[in-house]
Parts: sequence; structure tokens; C-alpha cells
Amino acid sequence: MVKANPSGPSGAAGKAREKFTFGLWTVGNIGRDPFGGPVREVISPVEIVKLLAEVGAYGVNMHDNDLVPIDASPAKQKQIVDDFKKALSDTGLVVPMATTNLFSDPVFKDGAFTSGDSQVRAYALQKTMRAMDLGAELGAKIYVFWGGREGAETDAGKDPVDGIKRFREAINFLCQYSMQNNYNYRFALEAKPNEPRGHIYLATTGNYLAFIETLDYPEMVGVNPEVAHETMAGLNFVHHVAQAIEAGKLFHIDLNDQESGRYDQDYRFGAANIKQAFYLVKLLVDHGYDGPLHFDAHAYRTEDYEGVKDFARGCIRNYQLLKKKVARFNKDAEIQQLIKRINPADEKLDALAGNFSENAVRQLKSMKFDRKAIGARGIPYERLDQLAMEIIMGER
Ligand code: GCO
Ligand code: MN
Ligand code: MN
Repeated sequence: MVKANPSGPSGAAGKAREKFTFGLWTVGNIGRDPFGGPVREVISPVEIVKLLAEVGAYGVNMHDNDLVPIDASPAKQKQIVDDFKKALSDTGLVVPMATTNLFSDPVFKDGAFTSGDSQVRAYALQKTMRAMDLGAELGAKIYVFWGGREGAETDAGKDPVDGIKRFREAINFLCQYSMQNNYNYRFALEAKPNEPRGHIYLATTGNYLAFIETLDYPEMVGVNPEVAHETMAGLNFVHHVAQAIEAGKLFHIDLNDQESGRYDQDYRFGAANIKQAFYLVKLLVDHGYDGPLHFDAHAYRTEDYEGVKDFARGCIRNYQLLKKKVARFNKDAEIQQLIKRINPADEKLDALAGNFSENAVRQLKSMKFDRKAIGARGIPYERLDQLAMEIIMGER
């Protein structure tokens, strides 16, 4: 479990090699969109692994059907998996995370675990158990649940309360399945407000953090927040990740970029909002997050596979550059002084306010505060924010 790192900015976190990962579906994306067909040829999982090794990735993630087609025979599956394992051992790449495709096939058009149809719900469980077997065989320790079709365009036909109950039932069942098989998976729930459904249930990371506490095995379950998803909803992604970190629930993270109020863009990490990306990297570094850094993004539709490599290298490079900028920010004396000024601390007061007692109540209620003087104090965010920007822009 990723816990807040009390050693803060100077902690050991920065020294280890980052675990940069990509999904088979990310660099393998062929550029289809609602207005046009593919612009790139399909490349095989083995070729994708080679491409990822070339750009310096640590690992590769997958949905069951990114690797094994939904209708593959057992013999075909074995051959595909053997070839894939060989590519992994040839390149040294690992598979830290696996997940299930519960959204592409028409059977899931009205949801999987939350479908109103008992057959669909049972099939979704069966498909997920098989996908968990496959992920475990490849060494995955994190299992992501993204409920892409778990939602509705209209609430006329399904009770959204049932949706939540059904989702809970499925996760509880699968926690037991993971334990029964000693897979030791950590489940990471990924929220998204919409796309492909008009409205997806449990739309934000915050929704999932509350939901997790209602599960039978909450300690096995955390979240997989994605930059684009909270941003699509007009929310502050960094603050959602912060809540996950504070709760010890940041099991995985999907990095990409997104402009607010637009379609699901899945841009290269840092491509749209570099300032937010900076504060996100700062949050992850300051709190010693050492799980996978998964780029769930894809190259612009203009690119060929050389451009896809540029895209993948760009994701990694932007993270690394921002990490350098964070180190610079954290050791900048003027910046640290401004932060101190913004957060004037008084240990005695904090001890009183942090521990309820009759004495604390009495003292706090009788205390005199110079409200006007405190309110009149300038708080130098303009200067601080400008210094942060100078660092980001390479002028400091
Ligand atoms: C999306 C999601 C997906 C999931 C993936 C893994 O917007 O389509 O981000 O890419 O992350 O299905 O669960
Ligand atoms: Mn997404
Ligand atoms: Mn994602």
C-alpha cells in the first residue's frame, strides 16, 4: 500500500528507476475515431513489446483481448501467450497490471457487472476470472477495473442504486477469487465520468474512495485515477490523487493529458496543461509514490509508428523533466521561504486544535485573535506562482 512518505521531498523516492509502463492498447492504438477509420496498421503484441523496449519502458499492461482475441481457441491462446512471454524475456519488460475488456463486445452494450441482465453479469464475472488467470500467469500484481460501459444514457430502465450494489457484489466475489488462487492482486478501480456511456456510475476517484470502504475486503482495493478523467469533469485531478494518497489507496495511476470541455483526448503526458502536470509530479514525488507510472494515452492520429515512438518517448521525457523541475522547486531557498510565509505555524495552537479535550475547548473559546491583522496579511502567491512558472519554463 502506498502510504504518505513522511520523509517528504528529500525522501529516497527519487533514486529508484521509475516504472514507466504503457498498455498494449496505447501504443497499439490504430487511430480510429468516430469520424474515420484506422490510420495505422495493426501491430502484434510482440511488436508492441519491442517498440516499448526501444523507447525505454519498464513494463506493458493489457486487457485480456489486447493479447488474446475473444474467440481464440485454447491452442491459439497458448501460442499467443508463449510468443508474448518470449518477447518479454527477450526485452526484460514486465507486466505489472492486467485488466478485462468489459466494453468492446456488444454483449456489454448496457454494462457488465451492472447490467440488468443476469446472464451478462455472470458472463462478465466468468470473463474477468479468466482474465485474472491470464494476468497472474504473466506476473501482474495489480488488477484494474474500469467500468467503461457501467452506466446509462437514461435512468429510465435501471435503478442506479442497483448499479452500485451489483458492482459491489462483483468486486467482493472477485476479491475472494483472487485470494482463493493466491494471486495476491491489488485491485485498482478507475473512475471516468462519461465516454463511452452518456453517464458512467461512480464517476470520480472520490466516488470510488467512498465505495471501497463498503466492500468486504477494502484493504485489497484502491484506485487508478487518470488525468483525463477528472479533467473531463472540470475537476482538479491533483486534489483527487491527493485524497487517494492520503487514504493509502493510490495503487496505480494513468497519466495522459486532456483539455477541459473536450472529447476524451488521451494526449501525451504534459501536452495540454504543463502546470498541472508539474504539480501532479510534485505530489507523486513528495509523497514517495513508487508504483507504476502508466501512460494511458495515444499518439495523435496524424502519426505513423515512428511518430508513435516520438509520442511514447515524449510521455517519459516530460515526466522526467518535470521531476527535475520539482527537485529544483523543492530546493529553491526563496521558494521555500515563501512557502513558510504562506503557512505560518504555531505548534502550541496546532496541539490544541488537533486534540479534543475540555481544556482545549475552554482555551480555544476564550482565546483572543487579532482577526483584522491576520486578515490584512498579504499572502504571496503571485510571487510564488511566478517563481514556479519560471522553473517550469527553464528560466530558474
Ligand atoms: C479510457 C480508460 C481506459 C482504461 C483501460 C484500463 O478512457 O478508455 O482510461 O483506457 O484505463 O481500459 O482499464
Ligand atoms: Mn481514459
Ligand atoms: Mn485509463
